[in-house]
Amino acid sequence: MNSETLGFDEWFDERSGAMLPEGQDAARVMTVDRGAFTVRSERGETVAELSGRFRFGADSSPDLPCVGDWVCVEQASPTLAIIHAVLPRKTFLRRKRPGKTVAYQVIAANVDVAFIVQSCHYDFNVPRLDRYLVMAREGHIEPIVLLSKTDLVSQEALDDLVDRIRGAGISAALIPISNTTGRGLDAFRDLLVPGKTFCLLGSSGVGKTTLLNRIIGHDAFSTQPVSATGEGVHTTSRRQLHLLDNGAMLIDTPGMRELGLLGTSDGLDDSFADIDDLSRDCRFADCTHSNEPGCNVLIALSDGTLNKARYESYLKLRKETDFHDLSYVQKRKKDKNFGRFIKSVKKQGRR
Ligand SMILES: Nc1nc2c(ncn2[C@@H]2O[C@H](COP(=O)(O)OP(=O)(O)OP(=O)(O)O)[C@@H](O)[C@H]2O)c(=O)[nH]1
Ligand SMILES: [Mg+2]
Ligand SMILES: [Zn+2]
Repeated sequence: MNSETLGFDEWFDERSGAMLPEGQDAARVMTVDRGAFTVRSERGETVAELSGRFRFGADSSPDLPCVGDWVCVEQASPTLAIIHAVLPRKTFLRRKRPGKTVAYQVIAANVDVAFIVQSCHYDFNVPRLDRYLVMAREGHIEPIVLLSKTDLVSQEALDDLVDRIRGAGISAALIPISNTTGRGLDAFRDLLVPGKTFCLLGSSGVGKTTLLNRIIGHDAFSTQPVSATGEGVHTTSRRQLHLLDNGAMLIDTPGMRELGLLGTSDGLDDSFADIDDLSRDCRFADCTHSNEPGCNVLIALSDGTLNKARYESYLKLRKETDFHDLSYVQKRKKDKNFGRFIKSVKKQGRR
């Protein structure tokens, strides 16, 4: 297994040269389990740990290796590698950590395609689907929607769900699947090409791990029945990159209950109508009200019309919502081809 087949392409090659001293190799992080790592390189797979310097130098969790990362390792013994640094991430999936401060948790790195799994049954929720799509887009990852558990709904109900997704302007590829009947699994499998990294993302209980087991061909990983309310039970906790027989790589993730604050800039404007009003007189249309000349918000701040604490909470909230900036959605709404597109998709959904 050479590193190229693990996804180490020119992009990483160009960026790793200066970062890899004599005696270190690039290796891919295969599993992360509460601070314990395994990495894989041309030499094979070994347990790995962070160098002391790295551990103390990293001041926040996004700096630490996550599954899918390429890291610089030194082989301390045949069974132990020491991780000295993380190579730049080509793509990433991250979410805001629950809490007041803006901190991110990186869920997986260097993923080419994220399969966003949503169940036809209890879990179906278009705004949530949109949040996952934004998350993928933020991390430069191509999203594909898997509408799971189609065995639990009628064909008409499924058509209706597809219409609702398309009606919301979501244009990502979509595959209806069922682990139970096997529907869509061939189409899914066809997408898993060698050398690329894929990720399963979605609420707890939608069938991600079951799907992985179906693809691997046996029950390698445990799943759990959903509770009577239809709420999934968290089963998958450790993060692992699975190297499939054909050379494709697939990451299963635990369901994420909280995707972080969903802040549309519209909502922000609503709660800060006063600042919104002031900003109409800023010199620049795209004024960020932080340091621009002719900023009417800053003028109001300096002459006391605008309260400093209020201004600060505005900045703070804006910083949090920037991550979930919905320009993707907004752009789609403006898309001229949108109407035509919906029509063609509705036709497809009925087929
Ligand atoms: N009816 C039906 N049930 C399914 C299907 N796929 C999975 N399930 C069931 O749904 C439950 C949850 O499946 P999991 O694969 O553990 O779900 P998960 O998305 O991995 O959940 P987390 O690991 O908690 O994020 C299990 O009881 C599965 O047997 C399906 O296609 N149809
Ligand atoms: Mg799971
Ligand atoms: Zn301004």
